Amino acid sequence: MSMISLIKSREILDSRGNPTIEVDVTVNNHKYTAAVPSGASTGTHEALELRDQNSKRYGGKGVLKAVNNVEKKLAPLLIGKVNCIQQKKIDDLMLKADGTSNKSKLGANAILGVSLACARAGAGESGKELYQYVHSLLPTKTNSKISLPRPFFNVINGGMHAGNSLPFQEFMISPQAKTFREALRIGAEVYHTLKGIIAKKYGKLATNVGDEGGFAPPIRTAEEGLELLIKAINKSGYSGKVDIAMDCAASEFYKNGSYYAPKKMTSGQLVNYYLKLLKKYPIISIEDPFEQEDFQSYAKLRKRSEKSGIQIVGDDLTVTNVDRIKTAIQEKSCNCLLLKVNQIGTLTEALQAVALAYSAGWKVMVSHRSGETEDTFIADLAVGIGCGMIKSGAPCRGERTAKYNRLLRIEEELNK
Ligand code: 2PG
Ligand code: MG
Repeated sequence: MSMISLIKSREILDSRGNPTIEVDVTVNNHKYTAAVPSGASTGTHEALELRDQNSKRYGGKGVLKAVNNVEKKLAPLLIGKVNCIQQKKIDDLMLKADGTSNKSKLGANAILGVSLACARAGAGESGKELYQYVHSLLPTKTNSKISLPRPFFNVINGGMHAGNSLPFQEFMISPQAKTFREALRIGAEVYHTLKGIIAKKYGKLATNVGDEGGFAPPIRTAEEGLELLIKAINKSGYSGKVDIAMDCAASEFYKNGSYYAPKKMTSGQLVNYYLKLLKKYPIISIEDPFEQEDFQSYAKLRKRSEKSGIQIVGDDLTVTNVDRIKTAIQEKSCNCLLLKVNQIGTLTEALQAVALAYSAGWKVMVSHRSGETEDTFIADLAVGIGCGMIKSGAPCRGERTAKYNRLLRIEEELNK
């Protein structure tokens, strides 16, 4: 039997130097650990990240209440009562104990830490790699296969992730390559070429990196960012072999009915602006092009860009939440789900979101958060659900490369 015998939790630091929660689950004297990430441009409808609000510690951002909830409220539900391979039962018990729609009683961070550590325990105790175990938890009708994802490297940072005045949050490059290893090499080469181009044009100071490891040059428009990418791709010798993706995170530059991108625009004008960008640049994917309640504008862009086969990705719009995804399916707002486990708070619910997206013919892209840890869970998640896409920031900064390096190891293993 693989009964959970101990659950412990602690406050650790994330990549921005803010506290976050880590959980250890012990089964048969083996300890399995998971850590929880944290966003900056968080969607209003995300599950609640419980913070202490005690201004005397970490400026109110401490997570000792969440730690306490893990050890005093969640641990007693599970210790000696469930087998670690019963992921759904574990998550259901925690959901029931919380009893709220957004996990505001116990905290989505507390619940997710336990959920992910239990999944690691389930994998370890059943002698499986984590990606194999995640795959076994997916409903069989999803028909997906274990596979390496294509990486999307965020190499220019703006919005809430950088100190520049660029309203758009992420400019990503995605190499077309036969293997993950090759995609990573191409991504890193273009990244370094881009660094040289930025240093020459804006000075060395402009090569300091933002929260996700991308550069944050003093630019203000999407065109300036896209031109820099094109130059870097061409100069590295990969013209036509590297695609571009954007995460606009448009809720962050939306105010009182208008978008500031940086020019003031209506949603209709913004649709036309995106269509213009799509014509001019090799963009294959646009995430959160409008604010998080505007399902209709997403649908307009999706329809008008249909022929180009472009991917419209819901993040703040859908928040890995089955109800929000159902609305987006009905409204035809997107054709791809951004999957972030901490937006919803349990692995089981995240996998339900994947199954729903797949059943609607959507694609899925697994995503990190801007505040990350060394935990590489999402690398295995992307392989296990076989979604084919991951974004984990630039090929730079340990908390980002940890995921990419884990994918290298998985690729090696799968090719044995
Ligand atoms: C996003 C994410 C990750 P954050 O918007 O997609 O890149 O940012 O974690 O700040 O929400
Ligand atoms: Mg996003």
